[in-house]
Amino acid sequence: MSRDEQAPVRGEDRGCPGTGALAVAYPNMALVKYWGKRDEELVLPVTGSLSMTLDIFPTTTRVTLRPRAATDSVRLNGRRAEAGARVRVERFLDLVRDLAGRSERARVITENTVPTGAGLASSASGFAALAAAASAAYGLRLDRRTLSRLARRGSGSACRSIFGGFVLWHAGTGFGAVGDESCYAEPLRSAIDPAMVVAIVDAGPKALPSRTAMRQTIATSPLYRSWARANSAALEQIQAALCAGDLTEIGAIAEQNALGLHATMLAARPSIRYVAPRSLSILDRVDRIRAEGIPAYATIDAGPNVAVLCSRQDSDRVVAALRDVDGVAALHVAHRGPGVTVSGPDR
Ligand code: 2P0
Repeated sequence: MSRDEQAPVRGEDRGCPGTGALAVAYPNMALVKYWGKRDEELVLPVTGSLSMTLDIFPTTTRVTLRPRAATDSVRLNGRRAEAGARVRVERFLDLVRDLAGRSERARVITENTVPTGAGLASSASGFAALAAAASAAYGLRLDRRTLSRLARRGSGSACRSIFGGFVLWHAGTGFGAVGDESCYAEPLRSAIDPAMVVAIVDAGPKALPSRTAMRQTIATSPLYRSWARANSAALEQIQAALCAGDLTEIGAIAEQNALGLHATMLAARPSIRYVAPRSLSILDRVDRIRAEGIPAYATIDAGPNVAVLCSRQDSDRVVAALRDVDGVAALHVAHRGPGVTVSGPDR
């Protein structure tokens, strides 16, 4: 276990005033994607994945115990959470209570800074922050590897947001306790410090939830097995490229992995089409940026937005080039962001 994995998580109180434990976590963008579970309950993925934690759009979550209350209370961005989100948070708190051997209910207050309508998922930063704040509030002192396994239970990609910079999520092996123990995230050393330009495409109709889409892909896409096999090779290759500091190779692997995933989803029945015509226009522009001599590579998650990996020096030129693409609603430039931090109680 590295020193970073063992380090206690500490943080500053930057919002959600009150008592209890407060955590801040950032979203991550996968360069080699996670898509599909071998165990839904434990959130054990079919393949490993690798991501970069970003330094934009943090989630801040405060968890305070309510010893006299009969229910949990969950507030998201100043409002009572709707039923779906509330149940997901309550189930996650049940896991934490089981681990801590305690039964008090809790108040959860979460602020997401992702701009409304940005179409960026917040479950990774959301469950990373909730795992850190809830475990601290219930008196659990988890090392970061264990915290990543806990966050994974809320949302798979959340395990990667426990750490900053480049992060590898090990798929692990087997099922049950063996699968759970072996399935965790860890930070990777790399001298690479790139930019990620996130192009927000006008969102349009609500996308199919990724959980449902993953099931549908595994069950019906004839391309899924070969994509999953290729993921293992891509994971090896991208780690070598990270060690070598080869941004061009990292970008090429990431772009092939993402487009391969979207091809796999397009082949599902019914077809899962997260990419929109505007996403394709951005991909065309990224090709032209490369033809103009700038190494820039695209990746796409479960939605129409496109993130473009490039060097810090080239990010202004990439932003300028993407600004002209029809249908780009906003552009955000991200860099490597930090892992989760937590403060209080008694931290
Ligand atoms: C990823 N995505 O690796 C992939 C690529 C989206 C596309 O992880 O079911 O919210 O909660 O474990 O983590 C989005 O799915 O799914 C995701 P669950 P999650 O980032």
